[in-house]
Amino acid sequence: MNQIQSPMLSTVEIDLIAQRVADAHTKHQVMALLTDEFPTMTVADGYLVQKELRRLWQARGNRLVGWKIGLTSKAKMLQMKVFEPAIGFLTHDMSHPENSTIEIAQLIHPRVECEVAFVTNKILQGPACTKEEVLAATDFVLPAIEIIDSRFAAYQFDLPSVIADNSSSACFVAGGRARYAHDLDLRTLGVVMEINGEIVATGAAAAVLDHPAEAIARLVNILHAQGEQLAAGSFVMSGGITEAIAVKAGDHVVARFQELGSVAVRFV
Ligand code: OOG
Ligand code: MG
Repeated sequence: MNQIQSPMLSTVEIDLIAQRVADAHTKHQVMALLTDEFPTMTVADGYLVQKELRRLWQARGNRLVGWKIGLTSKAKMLQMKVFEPAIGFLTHDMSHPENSTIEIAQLIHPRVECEVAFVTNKILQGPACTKEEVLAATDFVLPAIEIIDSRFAAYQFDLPSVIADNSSSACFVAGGRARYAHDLDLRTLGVVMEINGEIVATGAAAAVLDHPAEAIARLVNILHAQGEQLAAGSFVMSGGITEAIAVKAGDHVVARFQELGSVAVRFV
């Protein structure tokens, strides 16, 4: 599996790519696919770049608040033509309050996703973390909208490139009604996504690797492959349930979740 491929790039190349990705983020500019210039780049290299990016951002004061896993539903995999999940880190500045406005000018070609988020209260560790362990370490779940924004032209990428780009992370909005996971059937939990009052996507959380807690377990196991664990008190997003929908200035997005209430955000 890709996850255990060895790194192929030198430290100098990893640092150079991390700087390039950081610049693309700051300037809201697209970059060429990394695997075009570095054809031997592997998934392991992608995660080394992501780790260096995290170090750069933490050094400038961005606090790590959690993680996300993406490409966990068939709808997302088919949309992006990438058939393996990827994880990314989340920092405090990516978090926006419910009903806030997000400036399109700060992004390149944003898309929105509806996700079930988990907040953990114990350390979780791979290599064989299970969904039962995730549920036992879950404080509560809550609904979230993730705003993703690939730094690659035409929103097209392969797995090593998207991982280096922190799995397209840009912003997230959590809210609605927090609930204990054991009070809900997280597989049959339905979601309706609306933009400007029109339904644009619908789904059930089982679309995410059969159970969103399974996606969190997968995230923990990918972290383990990078020599890391999931800290207690992490905010973790389990992946878009439906395909992601492009947004533009003026759009008002509402994600209505069964049992978890709704989350909304506006783009200007
Ligand atoms: C990669 C990130 C995918 C999800 O929830 O599936 C993701 C992308 O599609 O840009 O966050
Ligand atoms: Mg996502």
